Amino acid sequence: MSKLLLATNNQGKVKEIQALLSDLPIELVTPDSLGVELQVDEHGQTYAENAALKAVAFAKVTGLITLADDSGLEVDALDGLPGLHSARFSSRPGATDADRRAYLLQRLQGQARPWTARFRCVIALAAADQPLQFAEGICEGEIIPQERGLNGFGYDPIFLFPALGKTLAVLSMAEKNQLSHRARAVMAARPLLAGIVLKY
Ligand code: ITT
Repeated sequence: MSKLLLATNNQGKVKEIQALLSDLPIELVTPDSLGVELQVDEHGQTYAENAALKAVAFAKVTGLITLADDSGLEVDALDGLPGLHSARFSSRPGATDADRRAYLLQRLQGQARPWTARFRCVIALAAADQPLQFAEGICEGEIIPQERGLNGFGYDPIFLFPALGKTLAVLSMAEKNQLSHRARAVMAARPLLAGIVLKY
């Protein structure tokens, strides 16, 4: 069976992508399970560039077909911030997800609601001697001032999915995987993945 490396150090992403690809005849492996420790300098100007940097770096080290995810939250009232900086959006070093949510809400104070926003996810697929391939997914929603729900990770407790009137952190992982940016990107990546795996 072909192996696919999920090239992320974010355990929330790992769990979601594992569930989204669990039906494929591909063995999913993680940096942890291989004992691979790699911190990639994400200096790209776009999600695609950062996803490519991660996919290529992990593919080089492991020789495996590799999937990397670069994602972020874009808040309209903040001109698209935190965007590419979502994982590091804070006023202090060593910040947690909760600190980043608090900082985002602080930055939004005084701005008129609704605080419309979207999550964006770009997946890069890397395999030796093959061109990089990309897939994108978006999830539109709204930032709310009070946390709701304990599931998920990152900004999920303050990201409302308006059609359901629930934050992504209230949804189960299976429910989030029906509608999230990551789910949509993975859905778009599945045929690309099938093409790559068949060539191996
Ligand atoms: P890797 O680079 O190792 O994959 P990371 O967390 O640093 O992990 P990114 O650079 O892509 O990943 O940053 C994405 C950040 O955007 C992530 O840390 C969260 O803060 C936020 N984010 C992305 N997807 C999210 C989701 O589904 N729910 C909540 N927050 C999310």
